[in-house]
Amino acid sequence: MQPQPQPATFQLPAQMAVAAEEIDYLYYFVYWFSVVFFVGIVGVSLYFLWKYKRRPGQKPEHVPDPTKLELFWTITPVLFIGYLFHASFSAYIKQATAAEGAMEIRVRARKWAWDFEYPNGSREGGQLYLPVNKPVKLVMSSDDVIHSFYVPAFRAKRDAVPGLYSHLAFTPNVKGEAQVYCAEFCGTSHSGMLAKIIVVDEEQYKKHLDELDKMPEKCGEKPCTPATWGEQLFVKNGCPSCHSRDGSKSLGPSLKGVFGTPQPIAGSGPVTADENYLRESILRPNAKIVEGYTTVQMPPFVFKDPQVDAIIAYLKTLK
Ligand code: HEC
Ligand SMILES: [Cu+2]
Repeated sequence: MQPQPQPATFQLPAQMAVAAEEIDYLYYFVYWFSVVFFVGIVGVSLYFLWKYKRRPGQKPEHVPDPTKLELFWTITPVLFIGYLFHASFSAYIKQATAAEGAMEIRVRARKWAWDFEYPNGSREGGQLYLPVNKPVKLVMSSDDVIHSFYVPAFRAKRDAVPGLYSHLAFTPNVKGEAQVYCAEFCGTSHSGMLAKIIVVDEEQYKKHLDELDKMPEKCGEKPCTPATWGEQLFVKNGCPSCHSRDGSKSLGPSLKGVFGTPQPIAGSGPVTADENYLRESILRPNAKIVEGYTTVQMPPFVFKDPQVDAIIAYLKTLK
């Protein structure tokens, strides 16, 4: 019988992917190896300290080199280390190479959000749905600095590097939510660079993909309107990490009362923020740069039409 994935323990989070069992075994191996040798070596040292302390009338004697003993304590740790290298390296290789036919997910990292693209081209920010028991291969890149995609429940971590694709393979085997962190310090809102992986059965996964580009039925408790859906998209895509909604200055201009008001544009006269301006600001942010915000670049976002419309509807409500 397959061993069951373990729930969270005192030291480690719950296991939610196939590799977790092997990684945890290695972790506990190193842990107990260190505990036993630490206690053993320190214990013997303390005992000898007491046993061979200077006593009146006793002279130190010469002890010849105990060759056999020295060989023993050299070779034994080498065998352990050899075993540990072999076991960890094969576990590492498993995470670096994807299973045949693995589902490919494109991951884009940027300050300070994770963006996921499904095999059918749909994308979403901040959360990734995956079918349970299906091997997955992430193809990752970064739009700005080095980030690191870290999912403790999958025991998986790999850097996302600008100008380079990196890969990470795993097979989620428990349904539920797994937290994603950025594990490479990447600036002011590094600690908020979070996402969720939601592992569901095949049917729910397909249903989610079908609904992804459409407005959901419920936003919180109430039925969605374009504006409330727009607010969800705004939050999930990490816009608040650069834009306040209360008038306070952040890395980008506050979006409070932006709609319908003239915006100072660097290198030209003011432009009124109508629907066209907002749409362009979201999809091609560098077309017109708001004066005073030339040092931080807003990353370009990929949204489908109904999504852009919803975000614009939401921005209109920020009075
Ligand atoms: C990395 C920080 C960052 C993120 C994330 C970000 N923006 Fe921006 N945004 C900026 C900066 C900086 C500007 C001003 C420079 C410019 O116009 O490109 C800006 C400008 C804008 C403007 C024009 C504002 C004005 O006052 O005229 C809109 C609208 C906008 N962003 C919407 C969004 C939306 C919607 C999202 C999320 C989908 C988002 N931004 C995510 C940094 C960011
Ligand atoms: Cu990061």
